[in-house]
Amino acid sequence: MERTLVKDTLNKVGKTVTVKGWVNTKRDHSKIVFIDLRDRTGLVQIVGTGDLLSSLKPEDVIAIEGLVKVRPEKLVNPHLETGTVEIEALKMTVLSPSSELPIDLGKETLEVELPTLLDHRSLSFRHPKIQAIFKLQAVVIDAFRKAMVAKDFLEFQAPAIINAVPEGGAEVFKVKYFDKEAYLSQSPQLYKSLLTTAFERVFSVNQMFRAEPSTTSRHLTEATSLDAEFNFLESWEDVLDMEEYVVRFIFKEVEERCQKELALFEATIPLMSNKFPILKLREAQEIIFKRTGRDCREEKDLAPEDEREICAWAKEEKGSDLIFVSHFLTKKKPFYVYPDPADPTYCLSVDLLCRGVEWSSGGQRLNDYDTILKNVKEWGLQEEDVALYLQAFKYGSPQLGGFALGAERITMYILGLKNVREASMFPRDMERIDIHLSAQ
Ligand code: AMO
Repeated sequence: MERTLVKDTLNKVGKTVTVKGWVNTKRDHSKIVFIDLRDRTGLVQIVGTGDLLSSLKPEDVIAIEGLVKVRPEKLVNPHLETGTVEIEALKMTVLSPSSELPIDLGKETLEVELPTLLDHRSLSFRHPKIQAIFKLQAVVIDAFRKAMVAKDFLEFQAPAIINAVPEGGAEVFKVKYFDKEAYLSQSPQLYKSLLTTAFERVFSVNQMFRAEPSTTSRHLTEATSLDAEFNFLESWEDVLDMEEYVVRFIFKEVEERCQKELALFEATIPLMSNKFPILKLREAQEIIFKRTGRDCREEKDLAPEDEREICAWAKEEKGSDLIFVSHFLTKKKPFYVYPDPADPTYCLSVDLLCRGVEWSSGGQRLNDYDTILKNVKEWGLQEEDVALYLQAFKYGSPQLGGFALGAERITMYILGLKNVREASMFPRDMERIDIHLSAQ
């Protein structure tokens, strides 16, 4: 018999169907056994005799032929999408048995510490709440693509192996490239910028690699970067407007398509005011000083506690979970940033913060060949290492800018996860490449 998906059993009351999936949970009352069967569309209750179902174990893969029945009103399960029906099992076939489970997948929330969860990653993906994280992340990435395509941006694939380090040298993985040395890409920055000089508007969804020598709850060594870059800017604020459009677009899609996933985490879409507020770095630091007495006014960047504080301010004063912080110190940023003509000590770069953490960086980039060349030398880069980049700007290159959002951070802070590793299917950090490195 043709397979019926779990979610479609709602429309099959009175019919005999075959459902296939995993035994999520089993409640055995000896004569009568209840199974929650799981497939990619959800859970449905199976009820059958002990003879037919009592041998089953969690995660056995089974096919059930049975009659779809409406549940009596007092037995309706409001927590289950299919909670108004159940399937009376007539026939059961084990398609693939499971070994005994090392972790309990049957609870509403996986009650294991993060390292245990990651040690059993293949298995933990089967838990509905873990699945919800990656369903939402897929919507975030899909929405990013849709938002960009709607504005006539061309998608490109950035290389992972690069010969120069655009974002500064410290956080980079070296790779042996035949008899030479190369790097894993920290960012598609130089590629997206140079591509604007041919395609005007480009975007990419790429892995980026950062040799972050720390194990914070928000840094991965391999992360997913949602990059956009475009030119013919009238003003650097065009970058802010484009980014705000993209973020609003993503939130709208998540709100429309992820109600179930948001509900599982009791999560809500970040609060947005009419226009995302913006502060310059020094203005933000002044506010933080006034609010907390903590003097960070000379610092080159916002520390984690400063990010949390300025987000709290934005929420209280502007009714927004999001805030742009701009005008970082030119000398502390990469060679391509555009100094503010009004005060070149600071540059037209901007971070977007939300719920206490940075979600993106971006800004206007230099487009004048001579200035770029001068900066390449001043920043201590080798001219030949950025030869392709320089080439693009030698032959006509309008004002450009762009931004990059971290997909794992967005997922983490929409759902209120405690650790960015939960928002990466296969998180890499100092201690882990799928397995604990120290265990080797
Ligand atoms: P930046 O280095 O700020 O900017 O990176 C952009 C965004 O990517 C995310 N991110 C990370 N997420 C998890 N783990 C990490 N180690 C990590 N590092 C970064 C953050 C961050 O805001 N070239 C610029 C972008 C641009 O100007 O267009 C860049 O790479 O959410």
